Amino acid sequence: MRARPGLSVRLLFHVPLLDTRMIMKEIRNFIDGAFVATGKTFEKRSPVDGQVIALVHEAGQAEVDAAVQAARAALKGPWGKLTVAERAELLYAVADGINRRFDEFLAAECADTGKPMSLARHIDIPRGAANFKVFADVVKNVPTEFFETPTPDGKGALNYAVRRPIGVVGVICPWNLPLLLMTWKVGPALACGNTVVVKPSEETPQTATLLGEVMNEVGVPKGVYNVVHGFGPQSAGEYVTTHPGVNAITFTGETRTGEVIMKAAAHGARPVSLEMGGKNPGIIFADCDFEAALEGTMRSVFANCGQVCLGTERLYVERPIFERFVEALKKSAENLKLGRPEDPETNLGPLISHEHRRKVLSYYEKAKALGATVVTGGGIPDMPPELAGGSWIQPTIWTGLGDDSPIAREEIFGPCTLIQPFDDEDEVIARANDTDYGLACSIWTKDLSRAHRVAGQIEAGLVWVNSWFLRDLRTPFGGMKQSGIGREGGVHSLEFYTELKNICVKL
Ligand code: NAD
Ligand code: 6OD
Repeated sequence: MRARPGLSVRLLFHVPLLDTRMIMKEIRNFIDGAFVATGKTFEKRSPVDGQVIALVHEAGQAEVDAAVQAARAALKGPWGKLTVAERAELLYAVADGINRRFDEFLAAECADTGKPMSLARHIDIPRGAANFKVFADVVKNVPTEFFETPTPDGKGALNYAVRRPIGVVGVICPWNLPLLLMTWKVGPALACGNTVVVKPSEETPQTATLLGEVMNEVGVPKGVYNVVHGFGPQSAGEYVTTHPGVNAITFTGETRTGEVIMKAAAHGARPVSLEMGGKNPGIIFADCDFEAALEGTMRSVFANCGQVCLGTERLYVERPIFERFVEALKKSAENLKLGRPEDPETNLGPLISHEHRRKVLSYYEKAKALGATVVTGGGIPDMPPELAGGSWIQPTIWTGLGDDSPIAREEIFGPCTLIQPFDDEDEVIARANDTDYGLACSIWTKDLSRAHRVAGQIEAGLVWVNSWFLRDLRTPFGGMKQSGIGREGGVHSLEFYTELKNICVKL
């Protein structure tokens, strides 16, 4: 897409207004510490009203080459010479820099995604800063292996392991939690001494670019953090993942895209970390704290308009409380307030784009065609005229479909869930595990033994008991089956972002 002639474009990156109705911006690539324009731009539209809010400079092969070259040079330059403690100090400064410009990050993130500011203020932006602080602490405290090895001459040898950065890391990001998920990779990558070339989603170019300003402000050496904008195939995404100067690739996004990236990484036998799709079950036992289960389930189904990989799209409710739970969830869903991000009353934003809404609506249609009972929602809401161009959708609950239906098996990534009754523990474990995915699960029960028993048998990388999206960044995070490869978080991130080297010293 090209810029439409006659549109007024504000050349400054940011506008200090706590409002998503901003003057259109021009978003450039961030390469070797400079903001780089290209001859080709694409439009970024607001999910809230469909208006063009930014023109984004698409990186071609030449810009990706330049970004990778800058990142390689920085590895050998001042960045590579810093001590762990010095690097950690800089990452603390990055976190502080995000916090100093909190309102700008908030406005940019909400403009790109349409998500409620109340959500981004408490989750997306604080986590963006925390991702730098936590991994700065992790690298400062990493233990090392050390062995005294006997030798035939009796003098022995000392064996120890040192961690070295893996090099230039390609970071391919999705649009649902843009700053949070990008910094979740960039934080540990930089903490470990690597440099990065980030490819944000084409839907959410702003906060990654704004972070470039912060990097410059706090004195991160040029070339350490680079951002290239564009799409996937035959665009910046493909150019980054196929670039021979990229040593490792970390990806968050759809499983099908992850498969393509894994193939690209095979060339040169480069390591990948893949955080991919999910079809996460929620299991609600009759003995649960009903109100807590209801509140947690509301968040897990509808937060971020259902666009959270950890969200609950399949709910299993024990039969004695099935009708009551469905009714209560329906009532709460119908109380959600759709609206502009800056409205403090808003708790449901639009989907990211019309393209994504078409996908989600195709499942809404499929559910009806398959004979689902539409408990609530099922279509496009009536919105005031000024929001009619946005990608709004109704929060939706279905019952009456089985485990074999596409509604129970395929990731929809919208504000919707299928609720089914169950009768006993073994049955629900088997049904929860009957999926190609294995990212997360929430279990709601007051029976502690049962909680442990069921959690242990669920095939998912992360199981919450009586909670949802309660995160401690020191824990391993990742998916089983088609939800992912590898674990990141705490010391597990070090496994991916560093290489261990054994040094053996004969005494
Ligand atoms: P996506 O796979 O469409 O895109 C992700 C990124 O990959 C984008 O930057 C895109 O431009 C890029 N890309 C696409 N094709 C590419 C290619 N051939 N080569 C290189 N790059 C390419 O995903 P999305 O729609 O942005 O995000 C939603 C998906 O992400 C959902 O499936 C969701 O479950 C998943 N997700 C998973 C996690 C997790 O932690 N497991 C977290 C967030 C989102
Ligand atoms: O909290 C995290 O670290 C994380 N990776 C969350 C992923 C959310 C998916 O949408």
